Amino acid sequence: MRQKMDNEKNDPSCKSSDLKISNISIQVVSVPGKLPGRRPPRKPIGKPRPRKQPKKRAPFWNVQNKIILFTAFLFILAVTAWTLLWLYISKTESKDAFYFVGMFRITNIEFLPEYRQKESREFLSMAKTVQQVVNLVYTTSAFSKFYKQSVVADVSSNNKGGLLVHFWIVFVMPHAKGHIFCEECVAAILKDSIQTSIINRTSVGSLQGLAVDMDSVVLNAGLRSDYSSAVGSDNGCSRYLYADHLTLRYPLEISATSGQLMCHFKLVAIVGYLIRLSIESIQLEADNCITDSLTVYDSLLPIRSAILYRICEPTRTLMSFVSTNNLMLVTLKSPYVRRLAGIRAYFEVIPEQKCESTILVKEINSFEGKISSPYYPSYYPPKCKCTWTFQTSLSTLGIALKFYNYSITKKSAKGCEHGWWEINEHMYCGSYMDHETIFRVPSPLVHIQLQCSSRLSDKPLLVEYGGYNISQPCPAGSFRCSSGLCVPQAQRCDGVNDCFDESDELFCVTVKPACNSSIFRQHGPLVCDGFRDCEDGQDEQNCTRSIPCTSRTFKCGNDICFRKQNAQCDGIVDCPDGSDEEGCGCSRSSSFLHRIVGGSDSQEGTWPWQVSLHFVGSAYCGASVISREWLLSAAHCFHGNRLSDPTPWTAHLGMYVQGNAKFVSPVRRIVVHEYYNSQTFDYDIALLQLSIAWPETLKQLIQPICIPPAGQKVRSGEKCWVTGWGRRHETDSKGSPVLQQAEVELIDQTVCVSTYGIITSRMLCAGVMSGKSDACKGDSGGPLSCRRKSDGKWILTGIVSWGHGCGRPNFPGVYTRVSNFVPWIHKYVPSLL
Ligand code: 4AZ
Repeated sequence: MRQKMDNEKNDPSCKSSDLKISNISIQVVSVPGKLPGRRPPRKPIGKPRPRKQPKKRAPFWNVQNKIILFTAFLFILAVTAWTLLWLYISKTESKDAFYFVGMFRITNIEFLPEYRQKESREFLSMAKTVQQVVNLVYTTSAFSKFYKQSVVADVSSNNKGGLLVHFWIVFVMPHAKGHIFCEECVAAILKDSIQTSIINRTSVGSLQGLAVDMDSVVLNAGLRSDYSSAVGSDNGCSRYLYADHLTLRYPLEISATSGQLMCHFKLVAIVGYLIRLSIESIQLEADNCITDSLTVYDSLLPIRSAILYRICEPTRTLMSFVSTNNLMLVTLKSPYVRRLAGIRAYFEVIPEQKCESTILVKEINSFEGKISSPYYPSYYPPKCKCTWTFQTSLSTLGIALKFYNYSITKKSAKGCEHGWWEINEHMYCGSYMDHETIFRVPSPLVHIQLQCSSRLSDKPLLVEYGGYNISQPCPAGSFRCSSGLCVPQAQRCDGVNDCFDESDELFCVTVKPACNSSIFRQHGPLVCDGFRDCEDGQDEQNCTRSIPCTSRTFKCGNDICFRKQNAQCDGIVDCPDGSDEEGCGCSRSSSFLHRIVGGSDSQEGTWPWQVSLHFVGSAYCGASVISREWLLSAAHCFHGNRLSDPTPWTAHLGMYVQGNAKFVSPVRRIVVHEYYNSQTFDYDIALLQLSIAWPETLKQLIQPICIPPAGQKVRSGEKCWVTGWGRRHETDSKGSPVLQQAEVELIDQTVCVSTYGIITSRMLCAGVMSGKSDACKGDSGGPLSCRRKSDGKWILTGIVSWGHGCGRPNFPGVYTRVSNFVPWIHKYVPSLL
C-alpha cells in the first residue's frame, strides 16, 4: 500500500493531473451552489480563499485523533498507576519498623520522686538528655540511615543507686534490608560507645558524658505490640503500682481491666527491697503462649533477657517469684478479657535474703535440719549464690543431704541447667526429678556452694541434712539404693519400686525362704510379702511395714492379703469383707471371642477399651481404658513441649469409625513415666486422666481392660491382638477410618533381642515373622490385648511402642511390657487395686 502511494508521488503525469484538478476546484468553489449535481471536492486543494470559502473542516473524532487521544489516555493512566504504586511501596516500607527495648543504670545522678511523673519538668528533662545521648550514639553509627528515635519510658530508683533508665529505640528500614539488622549489633553499638577507663577498673564508663554502669546495659529486640502498649496510646491497661509497706499484700487487680489485649503492671518497691509476686490461680487458654500468657520480668519494660518466668496455661497451684531489684513488670496477654477475670495474684515487698550459714551437725543416721534455695518456697531468681558449711561432731561422720525431687550428679561437659553445686571442691549439676535422692559426703567438714544457673527463675529447692556413719551409710537392716536412699531390706525384690530408680528390684534371685518348718507353698523370692510361704509363718514375722499384696495375693479391705485362686472378681467372695468382688471393672466377657474375626476390619464393640487420642482435633495415638477416668498409653505420644500439655488432647471412647465416638473427654492430666527415654523408647508408658469420667450408662460400649499381675511372665507363641486406627501399610499417608485388628504372636525375648539388640526388660516383641500382621504409625499407645484362658479376661499385655517399619518380615512390633509397670500404675490409680 505504501509502495503504491510513493509511486504515485513520483509519477509526473500524476502531478499534472493534480494541478488541473486543483484549478478546477478553485473555479467551482468560487460559485458555490450554482452547479447543482456537482459535488465539491472533499479537501480544498491549492490556495484557499479564507474570506469567502465556508470551511468544511474534517470531523474532530476521526480515527487519527482517536488514536492520539487513546495513547494519551493510556500514558496518563500508566503514570497515575506508577505514582500510586510508588506511593504505596514507600508507605508500606516506612511501616517496617524495628523496635529495641533496653535499660542501663546512670550512676552519678540521684533519683528524684518527680521522675515518677511523666509530665514533670524533671522527667522530661532527664528523658531528653538520655534521648539525645542515644541519638548521638546511633546517628554516628553504621545504622544511622535507619535510626528513627529513642523514647525513654521510665526513670526509676533501684537497689544499686543512681537511676535506672528504661527506653525504646526505633529503627525504620525497607523490609528487604531487615536481614542486615541483628540484635547483637544494635546492642554492641551502645555498649561500645561507653568509654571505660582501664586504670580505675570500675564497670562505670562514660556514655557521651553520662556515667553508665557497663554491667547494667541490656538491649534486646522488642515487639511492636509491646512498644505500642507501653509507649503508644493504647496504654489504658498499663499501670504503675507502688509498694511502700513491708507487711502489706498488694493485690494485682487484673479483673478490673477490661477490653484489653495486653496489660502491663509495673511494680515498684521502696529502695533496698525486693518484690515477691504470688500467683494463686490463673485462667489462661493453654496454647503455648501464642495468644495467652502471663510474663514476669525483672525490669520495668518487656526485655526478653530479663524474663523471670512465663505462665502459659491455667494453674491453681500457688507460685511465687522474686525480683533481683526493687522493680518488676507483669504482662498479661489474652485476646478475650473474660479470661483475665480468673487471675488471683498479689505482690509484697520483701527484704533481700543472705543465703549462707555454718551448721553444726550432731545426729547420726537421721535428718536434723533443712537448707533451701533463696526465698523458699518461692521460685529462686536466676542470679543467686548460697554457701553452707557443715561441721559434724565426730570425725567418723559424714554429711547426708536429702534432696526433694532433685538430684545432683557429677558435672559433665554439657552445661548445668538447674544450679551448679561445688561440694568440697568437686563440681556437680542439679536436675529435677519426681522423687527424693540422698547425696552423702564422706567428710566431717563440708563446704557447699550453690550457684543458680538457669535463665529463668527455678523451682524451689529443699534439702534435709544430717550426719551418717561413713563406714556404714545405711542403718543395719536396710538396703542402699542407687539414689542414695536407704530402704528396709525387706522391701528389696518385692516387686515395688521403693528406691524410685528400681535399684531395689534389680538382680533379684529366687531365694528359698528359710523356713524352720516345712514350706507351705513357696510363691516368690522374699519374706514379708504378705504371703505365708512357711508353714509356721516365719517368713512373715518381724515385718516392719504395711505389706503390699503380690500378684498371687489379694489385699482385702482389712489389710490382710488373701490368696487368689482366680478369686478376684470371679463372683465368689474370698475376702471376709467381700472386697475381692468389689470394683470388678475389667473386660472378661468371653462373648467377645466369637466376634473377633480374621481380616483387618474389626467389628463394632469388639474392643471396648480401645481409645483414640486426638491432638488438636486429629487422631494421633491410641490408648486403653483401664478405669472410669484413667487411660494407659505410650510416653512417646506426649514427648515435646506441646504434646506434653494435656489441653490440646481429647480422648475418644467407644469409637469404631474414626470421629464417631460414643464419648469424648478432654484430658486433665498426662503422667509420662519419669524414666522414659526418647532415644531408646525405654519406659514407653504414660497414664492419662480424663477430665470427665465415662458414664456407667455406656458400659456396654466402653469397658476397661485388665492390667496384668505385676511381673507376669508371657508365653512366647501366645496369640494376642493389636488394634488401632493407624496406617494399614508402611507407605500409607493416613490412618484407617475403621478400627483395625490384627492377630499377632508373642515372640521370644531372645529372638526379639537378637533382632533389634536394644530391647530392654520393659519391652516385648509381638508380630508374625512373615510380617503379615503388625501395628504401624498411628497405632502407638494402643493395646496389645491377650485373652487369659483361665478366666476369659482380656489383659493389657503390651502398649504399641515402636518397630522397624511396619509389617516387614522378621521385624516384629515392639510393645511396652505392661506387667513391669503395675506398681507404677497403682501409684497413680490406686482404685485399680
Ligand atoms: C509408630 O510410628 C509405629 N511396626 C508404631 C508401631 C510400629 C512401627 C511404628 C511397629 O507409631
